[in-house]
Amino acid sequence: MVVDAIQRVRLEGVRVHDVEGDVDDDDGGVGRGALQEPDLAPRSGIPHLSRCGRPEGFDVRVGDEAGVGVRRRGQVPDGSGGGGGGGGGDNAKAKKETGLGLDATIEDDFGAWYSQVVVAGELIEYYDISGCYILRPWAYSMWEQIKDFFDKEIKKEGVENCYFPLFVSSARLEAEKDHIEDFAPEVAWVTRSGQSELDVPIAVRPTSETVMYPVFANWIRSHRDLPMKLNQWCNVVRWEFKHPTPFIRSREFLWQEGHTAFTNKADADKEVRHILDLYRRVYEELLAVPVIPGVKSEKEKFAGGLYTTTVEAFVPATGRGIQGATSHCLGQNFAKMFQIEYENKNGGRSMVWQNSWGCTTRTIGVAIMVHGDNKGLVLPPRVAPLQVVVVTIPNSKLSAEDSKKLNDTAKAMSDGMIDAGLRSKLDDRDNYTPGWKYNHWELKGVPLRCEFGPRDMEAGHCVVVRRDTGAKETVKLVDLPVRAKEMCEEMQADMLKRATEKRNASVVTCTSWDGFVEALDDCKMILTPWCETKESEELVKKKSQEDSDGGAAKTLCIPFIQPPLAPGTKCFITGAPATTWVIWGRSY
Ligand code: 87F
Repeated sequence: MVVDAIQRVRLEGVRVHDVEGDVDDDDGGVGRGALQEPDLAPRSGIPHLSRCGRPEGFDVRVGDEAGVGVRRRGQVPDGSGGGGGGGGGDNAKAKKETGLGLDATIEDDFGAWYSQVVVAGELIEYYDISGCYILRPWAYSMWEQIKDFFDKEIKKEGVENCYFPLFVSSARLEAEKDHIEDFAPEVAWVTRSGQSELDVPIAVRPTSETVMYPVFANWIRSHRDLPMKLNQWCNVVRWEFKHPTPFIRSREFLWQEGHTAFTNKADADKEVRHILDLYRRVYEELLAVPVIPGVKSEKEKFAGGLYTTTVEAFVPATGRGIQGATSHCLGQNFAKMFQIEYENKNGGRSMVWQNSWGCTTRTIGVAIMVHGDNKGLVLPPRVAPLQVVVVTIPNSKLSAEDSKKLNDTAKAMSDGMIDAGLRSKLDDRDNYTPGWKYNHWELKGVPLRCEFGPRDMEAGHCVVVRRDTGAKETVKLVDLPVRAKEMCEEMQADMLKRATEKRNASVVTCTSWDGFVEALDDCKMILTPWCETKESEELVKKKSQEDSDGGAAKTLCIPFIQPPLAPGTKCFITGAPATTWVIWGRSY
């Protein structure tokens, strides 16, 4: 019955046809097939995918047109990889020659490039429900890397994993009415099973506060039950109206949601910051994406909580900030709502202090946007499903025996790297040319390619090519496992360094309104002194909307690391005394 109900899920208050007809149905005049994302037109009319400061084109290629669908054999004699780092221009030509790759470039149409790269890189398959995407093994494996890291770290803190139901009764959801009011339009409801209307519709979880907290009230009786630290890895559904984008904004996504309870605020505060630092590490240490940790403004925080901390990333190609993950201190708000009380050490009754924290598959989208180039994905080695691919360069003049020796040696090279702890494989398919393979693995973002031909075999070495820079290095076979490992670490560090330099160059300081909109239109985030009032934030939103055609700015966060604020400094917009520095920007 449940399965049937899911299949027939209908939205209450959100009529799917209305939404898709009115908002999403414009295909930019390209006429897409049924299984293509109906509305992820990779045209840059999509504001958050428009390249900053570039004219917006409507030239489109989508979904399965994007590439690897057409695999032609033996067309490129060499394809000679190398020379990574992008620099568009001949993408269409390369695609035509190889049947692989992208025909959009980051510079000309970022939206089209992103749509193509997630499909051609075999991360995503489009689905016939708008905003829902199939995560292919290449993407899921990255999520597993993130999951493994984070899961280990939270377990060190005594967090236990659990699983709560997908469905929420309307009675429970209503319990949090005040806070979910803003979110209500995004809640999806099951109203029918088979042909019968359900007596009471049930909601699909958009987050699990209302699912979990009623039972927290039963489980937490005494101060001895605290702290209680639970986490679940699951999917949630939020029926977004804004344009969906794979990983970045989807209607169903994967995440972890942590929900913890403490006897006191100090312990809760400490955990909020510890979790936020783990999120920072996910971005910086795993994904090589720099983030700014900070606190959200009153306007931008989770309304149900006391305060919200965030790690904010930045996509230089679009000049937009993006919330990477959030760690909230809920204070005692939910404890009051759900009567989560316990007997304290003195025999009296106390309310718990709670936190919640979440990180989603958006992480993957951010990494793609920050690191990708015109040849495709560039995956940070620590999360890359495959870190090294060995490609042999056979020669028709080779004897059968030498040909076998070449292959066997290449397999031994790959196995040696696996033994050293690397994720490596030999691409020994005989129906593709080396050039085709180079393009294919570049498109998929594999960090290192190991080229191995007859002359290399004679010399006892191979040529290792870095995906991010295209730099080639001749490496002795005996040194390969150690050197490949080092090269992965070097690439990981260089990727973070480059992304950090780019991000840093994208922050400008304004101490008055002068230059604010210009900076915004120049793809920048803006650091300003601020008085922290809601009215001033509204004013900036309004003025930036009016004064530019690229959309309004909002506060991204109040960074924890603050420049000195000289006494007497005025708020850049109101002229009132400034109480902090804050970062503004357009955002996803
Ligand atoms: C959408 C629909 C209904 C966000 C929603 O950030 C409810 C909500 O409560 C909603 N979108 N939120 C806030 C979620 C807060 C919090 N939950 C646990 C997190 C992290 C994990």
